[in-house]
Amino acid sequence: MSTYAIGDVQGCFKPLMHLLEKLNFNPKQDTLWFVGDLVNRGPDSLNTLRFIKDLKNKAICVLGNHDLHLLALHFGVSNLTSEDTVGDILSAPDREELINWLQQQPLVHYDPILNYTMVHAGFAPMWSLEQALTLANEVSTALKSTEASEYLRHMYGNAPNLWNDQLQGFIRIRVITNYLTRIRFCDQAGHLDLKTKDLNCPANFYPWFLVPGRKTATQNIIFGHWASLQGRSTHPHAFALDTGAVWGKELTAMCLETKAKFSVKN
Ligand SMILES: [Mn+2]
Repeated sequence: MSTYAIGDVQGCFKPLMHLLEKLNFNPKQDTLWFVGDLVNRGPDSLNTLRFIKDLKNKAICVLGNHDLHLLALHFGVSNLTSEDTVGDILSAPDREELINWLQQQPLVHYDPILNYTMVHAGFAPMWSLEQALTLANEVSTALKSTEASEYLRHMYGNAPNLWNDQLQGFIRIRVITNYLTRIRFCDQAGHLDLKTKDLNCPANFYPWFLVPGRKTATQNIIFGHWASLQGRSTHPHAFALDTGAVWGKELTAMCLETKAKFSVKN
């Protein structure tokens, strides 16, 4: 009976199978957590999504920016770019079922018994865990509603770059989504820098998990999204699991009960 959290798969189906072999994963006993970005950029998004969906309650997922992009493509409110590799899903006979399943997945998962929280990218420093769960739920509610396509149409964009309780409508949902699924660097007031992807921290900014005074600092947080961290967060309660499988590096799992890490090369 083990729980393994797995980093960004991004359609790297074969490495995922190798990793599960290495873990001796038994779906009758073990549970998998996925940090999101199940699909896109890698070679086999369709089989990855089908496999994880078919695990039913043995897989717990949170949505990443690439998963949301797939939903936007499905609803016709964004366009496939030359880098997107989710065309196989959009032309699959089970497209509707796969998309419907994806729409039901949360943006934050909290397990009070295991004492871990999972999110794709991270949290705003001024959010408590309770507030983050409430705000993530606002996005999920929009995503499951008849307004899903309107939300996804308004999802893109980096502004405004600061959370404010007074924000309303689709802008509010966009800002919440940007923190949860895209944050890397953030300043102490909570301003997002959504441009820097490497480790060159802009002046007066911090990796989100090191922002002084962050309200979730004592929580155990599992996250992905930031491949250039190479699985190292330098914070004792923040566990970075994106080790760049889709960039030819490694796919990583962490056993939540023991904190042991397992990786396979792609
Ligand atoms: Mn991501």
